[in-house]
Amino acid sequence: DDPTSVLAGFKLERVLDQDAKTRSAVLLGSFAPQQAGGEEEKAVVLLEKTHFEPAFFEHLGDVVEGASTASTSKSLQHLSKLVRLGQNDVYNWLMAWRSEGHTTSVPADMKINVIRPATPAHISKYERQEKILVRETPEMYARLVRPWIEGQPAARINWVYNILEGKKEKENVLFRDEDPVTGFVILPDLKWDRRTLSSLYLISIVQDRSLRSLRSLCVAHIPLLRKIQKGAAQVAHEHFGLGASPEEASGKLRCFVHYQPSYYHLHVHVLSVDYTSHQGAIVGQAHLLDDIIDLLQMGVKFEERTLGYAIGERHELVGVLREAGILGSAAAEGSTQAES
Ligand code: M7G
Repeated sequence: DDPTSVLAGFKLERVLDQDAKTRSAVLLGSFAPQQAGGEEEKAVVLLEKTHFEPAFFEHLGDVVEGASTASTSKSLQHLSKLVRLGQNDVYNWLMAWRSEGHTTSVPADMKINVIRPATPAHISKYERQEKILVRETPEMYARLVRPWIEGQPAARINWVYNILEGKKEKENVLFRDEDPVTGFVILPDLKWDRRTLSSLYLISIVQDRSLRSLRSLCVAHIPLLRKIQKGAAQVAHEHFGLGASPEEASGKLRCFVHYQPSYYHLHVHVLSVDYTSHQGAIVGQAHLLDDIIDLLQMGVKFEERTLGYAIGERHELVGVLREAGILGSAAAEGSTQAES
């Protein structure tokens, strides 16, 4: 029973589906008839890139710790070639190939992000943890959240200023509008491999440093947000071939703002509308740019709204809210959610 026989003679007809996030694809194909005059056999093949095995992490440990050249090269059989996509402040992002002799024309095996040195805030952002749904009233924002945002170390958004000032990622900036009030830049997000159109991910960062988050927005910012919308469609069309025109490209983009974001300098996430598996695009964090503009047109000030969001148990802000007696214990909060 040769396992290769199950695929022998498979002829690809078309790709039924693929997902950049889950690294999976579904193929439709066929096999020639078993006997002359018989019917062609259709086949659906589901492909899934395999999970990281424990042995993989052991190996990678050698790479990190290996001081001698010998142990490094032995471990590097997993990651034989690295190409840097970008570097900004403490963030590095690279593409990696596992076996020797690959050229960059072969798709990379992995994308690697390295944050060093990582702060406790980075560590708690990435560590798996339970979430809490917070309903932040305008009063909570004014009294607790806003002072917390304003008290954040400026270094956390060094990477943003590096981009705005042209010190880093200069060659990656695809759109630049220097107007201090309605200006912004657009560039690829570090999460994107810059190849896969179905997981297209750009980021637009505003010039106005007084805009910290969604909470900073009022009717005066409509021109800025509209310009970002238009600029994003133009970049996606002209640089990445999305849609037959910029107008068509605008219907292929999902633009949103996070609340709470990780970085408190206003920015808009610009994703392919087909990128449906991205966790950062879910309700309870992502606010559609079209909806924001519509609310602003109705005269809404975001600092006056109650905003709900899901946030990790270990997020610094959760500590601030707990200390003020706003959130109950983790267990009590959990039961409230279960009842509602
Ligand atoms: P966010 O909503 O503040 O936080 O978005 P999130 O990371 O929880 O979504 C910040 C966005 O900026 C994210 O999509 C990041 O991937 C992206 N990003 C973060 N850094 C540090 C960089 C960077 O240095 N360069 C670029 N190009 N994008 C970044």
